[in-house]
Order: sequence, then structure tokens, then C-alpha cells
Amino acid sequence: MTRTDQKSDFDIIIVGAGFAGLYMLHRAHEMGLSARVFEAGDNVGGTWYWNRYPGARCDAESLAYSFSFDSDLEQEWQWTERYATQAEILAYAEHVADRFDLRRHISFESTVDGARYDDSTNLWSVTVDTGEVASAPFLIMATGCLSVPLVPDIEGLENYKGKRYQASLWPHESVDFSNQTIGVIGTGSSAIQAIPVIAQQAEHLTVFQRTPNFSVPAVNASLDDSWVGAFKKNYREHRRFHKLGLSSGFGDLEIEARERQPDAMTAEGLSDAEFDAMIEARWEQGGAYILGTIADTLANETTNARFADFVHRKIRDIVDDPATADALCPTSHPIGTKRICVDTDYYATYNRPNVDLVNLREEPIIRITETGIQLPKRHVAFDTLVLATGFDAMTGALLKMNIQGSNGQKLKDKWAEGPRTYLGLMMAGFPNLFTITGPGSPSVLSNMLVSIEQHVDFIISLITHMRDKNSSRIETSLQAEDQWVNHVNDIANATLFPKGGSWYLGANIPGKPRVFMPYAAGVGVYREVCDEVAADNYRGFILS
Ligand code: N01
Repeated sequence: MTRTDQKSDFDIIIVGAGFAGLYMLHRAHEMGLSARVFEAGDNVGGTWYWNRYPGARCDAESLAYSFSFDSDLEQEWQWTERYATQAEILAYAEHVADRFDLRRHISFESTVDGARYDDSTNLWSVTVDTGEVASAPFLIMATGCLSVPLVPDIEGLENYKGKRYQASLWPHESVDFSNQTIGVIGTGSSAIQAIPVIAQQAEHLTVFQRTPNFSVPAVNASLDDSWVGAFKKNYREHRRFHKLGLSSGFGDLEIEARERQPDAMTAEGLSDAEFDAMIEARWEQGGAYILGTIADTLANETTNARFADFVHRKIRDIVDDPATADALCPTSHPIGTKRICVDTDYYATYNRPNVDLVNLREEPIIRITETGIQLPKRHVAFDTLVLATGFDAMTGALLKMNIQGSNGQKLKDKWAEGPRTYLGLMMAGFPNLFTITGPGSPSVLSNMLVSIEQHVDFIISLITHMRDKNSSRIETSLQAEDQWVNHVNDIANATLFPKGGSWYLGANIPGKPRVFMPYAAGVGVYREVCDEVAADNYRGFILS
């Protein structure tokens, strides 16, 4: 590989070797660019490398949550279940790295701690915790949206003497819970997957819940070979549908591939029986796509409340103890405004004699002790504490690094009031730096593989455009950024998302500015916007 810019070590530096970093690296090589990836872990896989907690699997269907850029890859790789396990997805990431000969361009166990842009040379200089310093004209952040674990600030945590695990930093060796008493803090997607599995092994499990979440059945199953064969015959059409036809980019694979999802019906005029029957059908099929059943669920409070009521009734049907069922019914946020969870036997797990739920709204944690958790009137002891307490989402990984753009401007100053980007791809004042699935793009509201491929392809086409124009510097203007941020806010404000109090808004991190970070108009609309921008001579991007 030859370097196009002899003043620098590489043409492109990529931070992170998850799916975004791997695909970026592959496309850079195809273009003849020299690229280096710096990755904190000792292997590829990103989120699927770190999140090894029991029960971890994807909540997007495996045939949709996979790369589409290479038809031999998609035809040859065999997924075994409707929702792939963490181990299977990690094996897929490793296969991609080997198949496209990517590993030798990745520096593992190398955490980027700073990056600085030099206006005089138009180069980024990146510092790594190994002591290495590397330079390149382009810096691509493939750092993931949920990659900085949140360790809760609970008094006494450091005094706990039992075994302690963080869901998102799970050890590589298997953890045996048999004959153990366990405490789990958190009831988000990670906990909701882990709790049923831990409960089957442990002597006793106590779940400490601050806010209940809505969860729907996964209805996971082994994939049938003949069904997969038929699906794969139409893979191109299915992929097109995921990219353009669905707002989230993933959904029910039984749906025939079409150009556009037909407009789902709104709830207006539907009787309660009709409304319930429609949602019941989706509940039985399983999966997060249930939220797409009624078109105005995320925009109309009445529809949303009817939907929430349906799930409350399901919870009360499944959970035997009425007080536990009550505590499990979410009432403080509209359904779907916090990421909906997808589970296998989550609610039924509370019928097990070895599982207890502590409702922290009624019994708040006073402190963590050496042996358990002190509540106002009782102490709950356990051998092992599992923290499934989430992440500093979307901005956490970027702000952890000391990033300095043009004229030494610091990203943490620029984003002091919340993230600001153009298209979720670039920040004004930070030339030649791109964020893959950054804030302001559909990112966490979408099938990440769909969004990653679209962003990487867009970045590659921008770099090609620069080459054609003989340009070495690209940036966005404050005006383009302001307009995009206003548009992202307008779209969010037309939905119920801002009422969710979720990590989408930064609400899980004390002191983090409350800004709705993802772009909520859907992957199809977003792709059309990006295509229009490209067709309009890359409107909003300035080449020099
Ligand atoms: O994290 P979360 P997660 N005291 O932030 C609680 C993706 N994901 O890792 O809501 C007590 O959702 C907190 O309580 P509250 C997916 O996008 C995908 O579970 O703040 N409790 C909450 O219950 C998901 O949305 C998959 O009141 C405390 C929990 O910890 C995202 O990752 C699987 C606390 C954190 O829930 C994050 O999910 C897993 C405290 N001090 C994750 N601090 C799949 O693809 C926090 N909590 C299936």
C-alpha cells in the first residue's frame, strides 16, 4: 500500500476495531489508502468483544445485523439463530477481519488518548497510551456509541468485598454462578438478558431496580436451513428494504422485501379489541419491531399509553405476585422512548422461588457494604455483585480523548452544552475528522450495521471527491452544523423521545447536558438527505 501523503505516517487513522473500524479499514484499502487502526482491546469486535455477560445476544435479527457489502460473505456465513449470541457475532467479526486480511493493519491494546490537528500541515497527530504517536491527514472515529461503561456513584461501592462484575467489561473466562447468591443492579437491556440466565444457575438472585423498562419477547429460535436459503436468494432486495424501507433498518424478516414500508395504521378509530389484536400478533412473532405496529406510537401520547397498557397487562398476566408485577410495570416514560428491551423469559423469571425484586423507588440504596446492599430497613447480602448500569452513550468515547481541532479548539469545549455535528459525520472546526454513527445521525435508533455501512461509504465518497478536486482539507461550516442541529431537534421534538429521560438524552449521567442525540427521522430519510447533499456538490462541506 502506498501512502498518498508522504509527510504523514498513514493516509487514515481509525480509532476502534469494531464493525465500523473494520469496514472503514477495508474500504480504505480498496481505495489504495494506507490505514492504521488503534484498538483498546486485544481483538476485533468492539461492543461484542467487551459485552460478554451471560445471555448477551443481539436484539436485531442476525440476517439483518450483518454486513451487506460483500455478497459472498453474506451468502457463505451461516447464522445459527434468529438473534445471534455475543460469541457468534464476535466469531463473525473475527471472520471478517481474517477474510479481508485486516488484522495486520490493527494495533491492539492501544488506546488513543489524544488527537491534535495541525493547521499548517493539515495533519492529525494521534497519541496512544503505548507511547506511540502517529499522523495522518484523516482521522476516523469508529469508537462506538455504547463503549464507555458507567460505574455508578453509589456510596461504599469500593468497600464491597465479594466478587464484582460490570456487564460491559465481562471477563473472558466463564463465570460460574452455581451455589452463589447474586445481586444485580440495573434493569436495562443488558440486565434483562442476563437476569434469566443468572437466575437459572444461582442459588439466589436479588435484582435492584430503579426504573422498570418495557421488554418484549424475542421469540428466539434456531434458523431453518431451507428458510435461510430462500431468504438469501432475495438478499439484495431484503438489504435494500432494510436500508430504505424501514425507519430503524431492521425488522421482521418474514416481511416481503419492498421498496418502502407501507404506512402503518395510526390508532385513530381502532377499537380496543382491534388495537390489541394487532399488537398481540406482533408480540407473538417477537422482537423490537413491535414498536412499528401502530404508526403514531412514538408521536401520540394517547396511542402510546394504549400500547403501554397492553404491555402492563402482559406483565401482570406473566408475573404471579401482584406487587412484583406492579413494580415491573414502567410508568415513568412513554413506551419506546427508552430503548425497548427484547428478552427471553425476563418477566417469568420473577416467578422463580430463588429470585427477588427490590424496588429502589420504595427502598433506595443507602450504601453498598462489604457484603451486600444496605436498604433503609434491611440489609441484602450476596456473594457476587453484577453492575448492569449502562454507558456514557454516544459522546462518552469521543470526550474521553483529548481531541483538539483547528486552532487548538477542544472538542470538550465545543460540546460543553451537548454534541453538535453536521449529519452526525463532522464537527465545524475539526477538519478531516469524521465520526461514524456520531450524534446527529440515526445511529442508536437503527440497525448499526446499516448505519455503519452508509457512513463509511459516504466518507469514502467524500475522500474520493476531495481527490478529484485535488483538495487536502475538508470541513463543515458552523452554519451547516447549526441548521442540522436545529433540524435534529425539530425531528426529536415532534416525537415523544424527549420525554423518555433516557441515555439517548444523556439523562443517565449526572451533569451531562440533556440533548436528544440521535436523528429520529429514520435510516431511509437520512440516507436520502445524505444522497441529496452529495448530489448537490456535497452541500455543507467546504473543501480547501
Ligand atoms: O444500560 P441502560 P444497558 N442505582 O442504561 C440502572 C444496548 N444494548 O447496558 O433507568 C441504581 O439501559 C438504570 O436505572 P435508571 C441497548 O441500546 C443492546 O442495559 O437510570 N440503578 C438502568 O436500569 C441498550 O439500551 C443489547 O433508573 C442504576 C440500568 O442501570 C444500551 O445498550 C444488549 C444506577 C442501566 O440500563 C444500554 O443498555 C444490551 C444507580 N446508581 C445493551 N445507575 C442488545 O442488542 C444506573 N442504574 C440486546
